[in-house]
Amino acid sequence: MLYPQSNRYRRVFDLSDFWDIHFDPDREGRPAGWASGFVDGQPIAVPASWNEQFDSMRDYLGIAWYQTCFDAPWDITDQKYILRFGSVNYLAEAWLNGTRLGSHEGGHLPFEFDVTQLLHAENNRLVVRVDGALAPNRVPPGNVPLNTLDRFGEVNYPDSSFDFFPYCGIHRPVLLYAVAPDGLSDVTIITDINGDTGLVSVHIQRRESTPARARLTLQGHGASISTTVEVDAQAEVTLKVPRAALWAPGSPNLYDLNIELEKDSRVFDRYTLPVGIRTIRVEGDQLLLNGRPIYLRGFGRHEDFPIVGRGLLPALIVKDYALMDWIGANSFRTSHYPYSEQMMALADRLGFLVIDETPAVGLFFDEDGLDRRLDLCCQYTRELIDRDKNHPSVIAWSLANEPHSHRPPAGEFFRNLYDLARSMDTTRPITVVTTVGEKEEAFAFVDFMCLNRYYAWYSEPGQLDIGCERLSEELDALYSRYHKPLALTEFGADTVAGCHAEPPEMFSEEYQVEMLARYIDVLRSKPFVIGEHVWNMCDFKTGQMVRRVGGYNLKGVFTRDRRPKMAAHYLRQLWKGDKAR
Ligand code: GCB
Repeated sequence: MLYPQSNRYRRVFDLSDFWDIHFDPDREGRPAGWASGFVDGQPIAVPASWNEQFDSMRDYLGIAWYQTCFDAPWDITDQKYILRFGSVNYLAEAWLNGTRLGSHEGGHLPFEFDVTQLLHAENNRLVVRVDGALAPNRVPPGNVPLNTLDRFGEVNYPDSSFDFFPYCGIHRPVLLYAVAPDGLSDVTIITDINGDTGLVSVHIQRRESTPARARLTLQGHGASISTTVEVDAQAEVTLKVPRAALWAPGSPNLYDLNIELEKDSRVFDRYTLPVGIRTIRVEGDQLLLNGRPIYLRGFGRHEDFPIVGRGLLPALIVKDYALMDWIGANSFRTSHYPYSEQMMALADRLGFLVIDETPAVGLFFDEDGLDRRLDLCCQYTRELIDRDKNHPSVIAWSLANEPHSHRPPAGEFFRNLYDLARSMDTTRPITVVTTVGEKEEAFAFVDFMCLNRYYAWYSEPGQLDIGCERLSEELDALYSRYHKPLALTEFGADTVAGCHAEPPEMFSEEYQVEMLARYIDVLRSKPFVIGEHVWNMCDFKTGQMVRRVGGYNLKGVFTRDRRPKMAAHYLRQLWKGDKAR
């Protein structure tokens, strides 16, 4: 799937603005015909979550109707017109000028509708019904009956089976774009290295099959390599780049790949995308980037900020990358759902490595509804790989976070997802992030292991000696059983900024520093450990429960408004001192 782009042959119109919203707790909207338009809406910013814009709607996770009216920004010609939603959480159904376009389940991933036949020159009305309810048969699930999940005997409110606030609404831009009906519909790039030559294979796909010719030009770092190929429905070409400038953290070299389609010597479509030449693979106990071992230093994060909730906030993306650079991180995981396309594009430009995770968090394996949950996870995996396959920054796919996967059908469930991901991408390692340790059935077939651990926090509270001993023993046991590299993808301590204790005590800044330092000592003593991702980069909003002071998870090394705690200075000293980056 190509991100919409504006040039002589393609146009994009961003519908981000104030829309109208009408909350519909009593489900009146459908019978009353709101799909064709409604009155008495109130203004809401798109993109952004509704829960932070209206105090009275903070915990409302039901149905809401959105609408906006717009004139076509260009003359309507014989182009194809497509409406694209970057992310709507959770279930979206859309109508243009009263005609139903379709629906999409699941947040954090894009979907689009062809509106060529429906778009008017003036007075278009787009209506979107958003259903944000939490339910056991949704992914991620919520309102799951107690005892189904091992929830440490605690429930949060809203009752999600995951630890972040279940923000709802239109979270990323809604774009109208225009392309040639027989233009490019998809491009897939795979890069390889042979000696000092970079190999860039490009697979192109068109919307309609007509005789045409594609001209491909790869430019940058002193190179300009061109080729042409006849293309009906699709074509495949490999470009060779002598003395290639490879992509890596610290030297995120990108080339511009320009693809033009022409017939009768007339260009009718063009798409340009950045290409980073790099390889990534697991070999023995190591993760190799461009053939050299790489150690991951960084964070699990969240898309989360006051006022916008989970809505796209470009300035926050720039700020967070600046903080990651300041602290010396080289990587992060998109815990626990795919991040915005803007975030991914900057990871390529700024040189960060990304473990790209699907929205499959809080999975459980009761037979009831299992097939549906698997179907949804397959859909998410497909959509994620389709969206992010061309990013050099993406070094691995994570199929899920902390599934309750010691339950029997989990192994088979993940085998299905692994095979699907592998069939779509033969190049990147695939993993599952677990908390069940040795009982994780997926560890038998994933390419490297990811483990989340909170010894000396949820268990052995305050006892770092014992906690670190358990961590060390567990890592050794996992390695001797599976013989695969492992990244610790979560470890950390809730920390109230400004709370101090000597000797260190839980919730103090000193305890967070001590815990991170002691864990990292253990990790770095194991040659098979390929990374340390602290939980979390920043404090973030979650549901209310006894362990979440003020409705926040406070494990950030930065506060929610991005101020460093003591731990940020500690990590900076450590990570900036590390040679590899
Ligand atoms: C975990 C989860 C994460 C939580 C974290 C915590 O294992 O993956 O979503 O926020 O623990 O702080 O408890």
